[in-house]
Amino acid sequence: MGKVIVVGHKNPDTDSIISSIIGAKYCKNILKQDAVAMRAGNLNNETKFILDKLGVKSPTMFKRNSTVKVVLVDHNESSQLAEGLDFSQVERIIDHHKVQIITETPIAIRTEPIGSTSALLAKLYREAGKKISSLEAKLLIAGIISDTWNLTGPTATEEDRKMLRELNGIAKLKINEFAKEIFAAKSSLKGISIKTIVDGDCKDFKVGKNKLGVALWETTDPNSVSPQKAEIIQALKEKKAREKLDYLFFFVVDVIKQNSLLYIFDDEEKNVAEKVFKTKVKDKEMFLPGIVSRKKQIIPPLTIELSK
Ligand SMILES: [Mn+2]
Repeated sequence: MGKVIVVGHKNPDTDSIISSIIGAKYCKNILKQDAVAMRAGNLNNETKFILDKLGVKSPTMFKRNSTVKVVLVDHNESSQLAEGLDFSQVERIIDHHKVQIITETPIAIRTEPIGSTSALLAKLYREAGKKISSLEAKLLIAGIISDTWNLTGPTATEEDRKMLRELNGIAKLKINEFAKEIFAAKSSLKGISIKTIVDGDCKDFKVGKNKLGVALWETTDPNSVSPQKAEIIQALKEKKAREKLDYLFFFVVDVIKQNSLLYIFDDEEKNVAEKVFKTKVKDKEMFLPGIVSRKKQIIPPLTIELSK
């Protein structure tokens, strides 16, 4: 078997980057396949903080290469593939998102309804009976904390809980303190432009003929971005036009109180959002208590509505 590149989604989050790093180790140590981790975009402040703290180098940026084979981690939608990558190059997927793919050749797929790809990788190590090092355990713990908000988010499962506990038997971290540091880094606006707020955690989806962008800004302090609402809305309008999106939804997600504020700047989004969330728009925003998860609470009802 030749060398594979292990890569997560565009606009990578912590789970995506850590899954590429540990996924490459999994390929080498367990599948006995030469592998290297790469990234599909710039690191966010949270991921930078974690890699710095643990003294781990960032994967390098994926560059267009039409012959190399890849392992996708933390995504499986072609709209979220690294730039310059074609789905025909994919030979394995390790993920925890909905699956909607048709492949032309057989590929290996492991997906589970679990809170993080990091927890799924911990599980794969366990299934193979292979020990995880302390550093690897710390990385996976960071991935679980980030994707499940330290197990408090709606996507966290019993399995994430179990994996976090097992990993910390090796890593011996003070989990709640580590989580606090991670959340502070997530919410930091240091060096963050309006463009990064809008693009940093945006995922594209295809629903029928519609091209849909769903962007989140997760924070412990929603008031930190509200003074920039007018500029954010301007940037959203430009992004929607530039990327020829039919719909663009932007949510400021409060990871502590677990609610979100959906910014509404066009009639298309307003009409759909009012039907889906059954809430009225006020001052170009919609307050949504309990709605915080793109994959569990936002994409499914939007998909149903836009498929009508
Ligand atoms: Mn993930």
